[in-house]
This record gives sequence, structure tokens and C-alpha cells, in this order.
Amino acid sequence: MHVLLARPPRRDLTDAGLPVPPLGLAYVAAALLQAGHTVDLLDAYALGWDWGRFERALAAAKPGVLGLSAMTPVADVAARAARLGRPHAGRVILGGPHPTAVRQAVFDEMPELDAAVVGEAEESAPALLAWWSSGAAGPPPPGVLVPGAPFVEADPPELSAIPRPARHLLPMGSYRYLFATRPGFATMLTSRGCPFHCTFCDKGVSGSRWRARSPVEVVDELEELEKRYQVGFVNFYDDNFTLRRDRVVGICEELLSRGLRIEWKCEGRVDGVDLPLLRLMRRAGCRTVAYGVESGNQATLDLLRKDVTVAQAPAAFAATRAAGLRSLAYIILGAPGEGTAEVQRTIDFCHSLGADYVQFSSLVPMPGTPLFQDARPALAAGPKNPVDSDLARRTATDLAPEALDRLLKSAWTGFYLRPAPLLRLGEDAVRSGSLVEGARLCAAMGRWAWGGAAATT
Ligand code: B12
Ligand code: SF4
Repeated sequence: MHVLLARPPRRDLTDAGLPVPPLGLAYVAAALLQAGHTVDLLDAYALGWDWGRFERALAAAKPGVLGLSAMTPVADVAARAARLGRPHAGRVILGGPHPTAVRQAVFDEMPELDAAVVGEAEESAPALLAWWSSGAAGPPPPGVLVPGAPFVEADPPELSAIPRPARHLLPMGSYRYLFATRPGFATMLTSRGCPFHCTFCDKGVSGSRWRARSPVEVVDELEELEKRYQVGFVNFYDDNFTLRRDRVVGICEELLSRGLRIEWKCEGRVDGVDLPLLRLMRRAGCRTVAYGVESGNQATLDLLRKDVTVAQAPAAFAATRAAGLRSLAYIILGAPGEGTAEVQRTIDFCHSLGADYVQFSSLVPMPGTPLFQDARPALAAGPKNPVDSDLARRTATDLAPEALDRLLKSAWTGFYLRPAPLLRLGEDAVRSGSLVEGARLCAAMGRWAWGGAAATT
């Protein structure tokens, strides 16, 4: 069967998001290729296409199956692509965190869909196509939603058994990441799942059972990225890269023994790192570690069920700095229970941590998260994190929308409009070859910070 997996264009010209590879689609493409299908992967977002060109490409391709992906903030974009694709495709399917979270309701949002896949799709997507080929007799395979049909949960695939993402179908030269330290950018997964229970986190796709690939498998893929695709920098998208210290050590030692030049960034928890480990990571090419710090207020950390203390963050950031690594802090401002003073305390806390980069967000309950269940009746009409494109979604906060908007803007401008962060960003943009993307993102931030009305709906 001919399958076209497509990532649609930007929602509109104001979308300044960075073109990062659609890793989920690339994994699904590899599984479908392995099952014997003919697969194309169109990344209209990274190629900078407009919607007219995208529609013409769908009309010319006339795929047997059009496959789309969606996380909730871009579900409207997937819906638009499904509408456009419907007349040209035999069947239209959707996967990703959004259908995984909302299940059958996705067919009310996108009536053009023939099926949706819940969770990791390396086994269920080929099974769905085989089910259709054999006449769709009996219930759909596990992990597959079909309108009105019974649904059976699928077990996640064994990671060592699934093929590597089909990056040869992607425009690998088009991807950029602002904090990369070398040109040539890719993303990668070395583990899936996370055993923690942060209330704002949607673990619907990969679940709570942490599954990891071996250091040799991980470094084999890195070697392929360096040699076949000329990738200089990799962002590990693992939920919890540092969960098992011995595995991180194994990956670093394997990298060092093969002499790869690739540099990388990973996500860590402030309770999961120490100075010797960070030093080894630095020697093995790590350049930045991102931490979910979330807040400088213990009550907020407890509310979010982060399972860390405020005091653990300074130690992790000091060790990261001492190891010669850059640090990125993810921060949530204005969670329920926080007033202006508490938000300001978190902003000051970020400065005291000496973080190199900070990403400030508001607390947005996403379907699929415990917070969404809890907060639903109390959602306030707060403003949104400027880097999100989904301005219609409500923020969970006790602050007035104007106050949260003002605090978010002052947090971003107060942190980045200083000589050191500006210089660092400029240096990274040059080293990663992301000057154009960086300028576009800065312009979007500037429009948001000084462009007048709060981004409330
Ligand atoms: C990288 C990433 C991003 C990147 C880029 C996303 C991209 N376009 O690739 C950036 C930084 C832009 C981003 C931003 C945000 N993100 Co984000 N992000 C991620 C992250 C860390 C990894 C995504 C990834 O590549 N995973 C690896 C691949 C293999 O998994 P996958 O995409 O889910 O694909 C599998 C299945 O879903 C399925 N599948 C996927 N697509 C398809 C298609 C078909 C046809 C089929 C059959 C199957 C299928 O099969 C795949 C293989 O098993 C995830 C967390 C995670 N661990 O997944 C969060 C996540 C997707 N992000 C999330 C959120 C909330 C956000 C933000 C709102 C955060 C914020 N406050 O800023 C913004 C919103 C962006 C926007 N546009 O408005 C949530 C989404 C929740 C939801 N219900 O939608 C997640 C799940 C984080 C979390 N745990 O809560 N994000
Ligand atoms: S936020 Fe991070 S640590 Fe918390 S549950 Fe999600 S992936 Fe795990």
C-alpha cells in the first residue's frame, strides 16, 4: 500500500517555531517500510510550504493512506490537513499524543478520519493496514481506534525490535535547533516512558514503565547520524535520559571509545545528576542539560507532584556549571496558589540558579494529564506561554490574566535582555547555523512582549 505520512505547513506566517524533525512520523515510516509498504514522508513545515502547495502535493500523490500526527496544541492544524487530504487519499489516519489523550472524541473533532492510533504505533500501524487489507473483518487490532468500534489497549513495542527512524525520507538539512553547538541537527530517543507522576505531564503515549535501549544500540544510531547524515548535534527527546546512572555512563564510555565528534543535549531531573557524571557527559560531547525546575516555591512543586525539593535545583545547576555544561531551566509561573510574590520569587530563583537558558510557561492543563482531570472546573482565562501556538487553551492560575501576562513578559524580557544571555544566544545561532530561525523567533517574542494586548482569549 502507498502511505504518505505528512507534517502539514505552519498554521500561519506568525508561527516562528523551529523546524525540528517529526520523529514520531519517522518511526512509523520505518515500521511501515519494514512491513513492505511504499512510504513517503512529507515535512511541509520544515520545507516552508504554504497550504496551497501542500494540498497540490496531496492531490498529486493520491496515497492509499494519508497519515498525520498531532499533539493537542496543533490538533487544529492536523484537522485542516485531514480536511484537505480527504478527497485525495483512500484513507486518513492520525496518531500522536492528541488522539491518545482524547480517544473516540477525536472523530467528532476530525470526522474525515478513518482510524486513529493510540500510543506507540510501530506495531499497531502496520497491524491496522494489514487489517484493512484483509477486509477489516472482526475488531480492529490493539491500539487502533475506529469510529464506533471496540477498542483494545496495545502493549508498547520492544525497543530493541523496532527499526530506527526512517530519516532518509526526511529533508535532514532543513532542521535547526537554537541551542545546538554544531551545524547538522537531529533528534533521537534512547529510552521511552517515565515512572514519575508530575500532574502537568501527558505520559499517554509511552506510559510509566521506563524502557531503555542499550548503550551500544544508542551509539550505533549516533554513529549513523554523524556518518550518514552529517549530524553535528543531537537533542535527546527522552522523558528521562538520566534515570539510570549506569546506562548514561555506558553511553558516554561507548561514545568516547568510538571517538565520535557529535555533541548533544539531554533532559535530566535535578535529583538525577552529580558532578562526576556531568563531567563524563561533558567529555562525551554533552553541551547542555535541561532540567524541569518548574518552581522556586515548594508548595507549587508539591502541588505539581514533582517529587523534588527547591533546594535540589541549586546543587544540580552548580554541578552542571562546574562540569562546563550549559543549563536550561523549564519554569512554570502562576500555578494555583501562587500570587505575584510567589511568581516573582520563582523568577528571582532562576537568576540565582545561574541558568544559561530559561523557558517560562504558564500552567496549561492538557488532555491526558492528571491536572486536566483535576483542574477542569476551575480553569481560569489566563494568558499563554508565548512559544505555544494554541492560544485558545486555558491556564490554571489564581492570578488575574493581566497580572500573569505581565509577569510572564517581565520574566522573559528580564532574563534574556541582558548581555550574557544575548551573547550566548547569538553565539549559538552562529554555531548551529540558525541565524534566520533565531531572528524569526526573537521577532515573534518581541511582538508578544511589546505588541500590546495580552494573549488571552
Ligand atoms: C519534542 C517535543 C516538542 C517539540 C517539537 C514537537 C515536534 N513537532 O516534533 C517542541 C519543543 C516544539 C514542543 C513544544 C510543545 N510541546 Co512538546 N514534546 C516534545 C516531546 C519531548 C517529544 C516528542 C517526540 O518526538 N517524541 C518521540 C516520538 C517517537 O513520539 P510521538 O511523536 O508521540 O510518536 C509516536 C506515537 O505518538 C505515534 N504517532 C505519532 N504520530 C503518528 C502518526 C501516525 C499516522 C501514526 C499511525 C502514529 C503516530 O507513533 C510514534 C512512534 O511510536 C514530547 C514528549 C514525548 N516523550 O513524546 C512532548 C509533548 C508532545 N509536548 C507536549 C506539549 C504540551 C508541548 C507544549 C504545549 C509545551 C509548552 N508548554 O510549551 C509545546 C506546544 C507546541 C506548539 N506547537 O504549540 C505534550 C503533548 C501533550 C498533548 N496532549 O498533546 C508532550 C507529550 C509532553 C508531555 N509529556 O506532556 N514539544
Ligand atoms: S515531567 Fe518529566 S519527570 Fe515528570 S512525569 Fe513527565 S517526563 Fe516524568
